[in-house]
Amino acid sequence: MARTFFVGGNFKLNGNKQSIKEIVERINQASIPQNVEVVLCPPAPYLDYAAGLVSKPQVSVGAQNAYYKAAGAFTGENSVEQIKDVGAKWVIIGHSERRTLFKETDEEVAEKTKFALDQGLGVILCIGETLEEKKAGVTLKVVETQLNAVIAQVKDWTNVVVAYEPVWAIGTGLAATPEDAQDIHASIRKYLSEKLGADVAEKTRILYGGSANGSNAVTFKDKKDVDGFLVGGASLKPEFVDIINSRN
Ligand code: G2H
Repeated sequence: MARTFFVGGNFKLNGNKQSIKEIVERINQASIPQNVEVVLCPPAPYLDYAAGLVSKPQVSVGAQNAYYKAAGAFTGENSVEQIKDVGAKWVIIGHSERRTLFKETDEEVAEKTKFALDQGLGVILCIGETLEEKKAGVTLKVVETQLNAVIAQVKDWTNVVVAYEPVWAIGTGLAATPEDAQDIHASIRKYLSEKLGADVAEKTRILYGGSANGSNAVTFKDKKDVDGFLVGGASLKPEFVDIINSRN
């Protein structure tokens, strides 16, 4: 079974009503292949607005973070119910900026993933190694540890998309080579197969993230374990459409 190509746009802490309207309208007007799923992840204050602007069936909106409690005295957090209430279908969990800047642990990432899935959101689960870890040759150990925390809590991976994002490639302009990404994606799939079964591994989409752009996306085209991209900086620009169309 072919996995549907998936392209996420992680706007991070960027944009305003005007720029987000321009981005969504560009996607609305673009020709997007039927077999591609696109998820736009604006900052939380614009989720409702962006969801209201989207007009293509294969395009939806996602949050960049969500808490593992339904409601209550958790000032500043994003609630899964509220994210769903404004029309978002997905949430990014465990992005390296959350892990590093906001000190999210593997266990918190797993708890957030489980909670979001249980409440009906799709989860884009980010994993990836730092430059030091890559140099030390422990990339697989790192991503397996990150995955393990989630595997311990989540048994149904139907609505999980894994984003492999090497931290050294994020926002640096220094993307992994398609060959390196393919190798690591294949190892991640093998690991998922060992832990969750061949069927789950075969169905789970594994995205590449880290300086993906309109020029390099096409170079991943023949990499069979690269099922799409999670895009930061380039998702704010017209070249995002080229990334969406890079597989066709
Ligand atoms: C990695 C990616 C999006 P960028 O963080 O998640 O960002 O494409 O800017 O490296």
